[in-house]
Amino acid sequence: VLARNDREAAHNREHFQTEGIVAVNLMGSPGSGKTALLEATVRAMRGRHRLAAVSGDLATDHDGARLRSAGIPSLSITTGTACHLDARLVHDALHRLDAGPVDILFIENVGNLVCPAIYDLGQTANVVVLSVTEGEDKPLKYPVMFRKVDLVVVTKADLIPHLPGFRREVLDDAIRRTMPVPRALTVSSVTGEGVHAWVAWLDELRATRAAEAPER
Ligand SMILES: Nc1nc2c(ncn2[C@@H]2O[C@H](COP(=O)(O)OP(=O)(O)OP(=O)(O)O)[C@@H](O)[C@H]2O)c(=O)[nH]1
Ligand SMILES: [Mg+2]
Ligand SMILES: [Zn+2]
Ligand SMILES: [Zn+2]
Repeated sequence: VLARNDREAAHNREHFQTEGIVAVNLMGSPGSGKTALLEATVRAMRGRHRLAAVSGDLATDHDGARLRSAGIPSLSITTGTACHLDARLVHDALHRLDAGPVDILFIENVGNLVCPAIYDLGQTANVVVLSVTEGEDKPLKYPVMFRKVDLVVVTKADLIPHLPGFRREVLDDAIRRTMPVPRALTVSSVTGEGVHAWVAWLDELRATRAAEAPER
């Protein structure tokens, strides 16, 4: 199953490279704030890049509808019983979405800290969203995910004042122990705090990849 997925992921990667698309695989627990972060991203980007999104969801089109309301081409990938996206599902959704030219494609994975990390989608970068209410030990408990990601986005920062037990240094230590190249940003999609740094990270990713792309 994984060998076939790898072939299909390679095909997606070719699509992304020839079409000049930076694809961000956004993973994280159910309710960690993935869709809210994308809504805040659309607001903060103010049309500077052409954005599009596909959202993995077992049963509903809620996230696709939220992101269309936010103003970008988007659809949900209904997985039924599967708790992760695979490369084929993403490929078929992109053909259905038909978004026209896209600079940054967000692939919002199914809410799950385990198996989305195992399936290559052909993405340019892997990001995990971890909200402050999930517990500072999550990188140590789900190391497979944290070993795979290029960036941790710590969300719901506006709630920290209500969490007397939250210890940032414990979270940072867990991130340092698991990520190959530790990198974390802290945001609140509600207040907008920190969203500029996330947008700057995306800009940098886009600039780096554009420089690597062959002349066309
Ligand atoms: N206070 C606060 N609440 C947030 C923030 N981000 C998201 N939420 C809330 O958290 C809940 C879940 O947010 P979603 O964006 O739907 O989370 P998700 O990760 O996309 O969820 P699934 O797609 O179902 O896995 C919602 O009630 C949001 O309003 C934040 O930065 N601060
Ligand atoms: Mg969502
Ligand atoms: Zn799964
Ligand atoms: Zn194709």
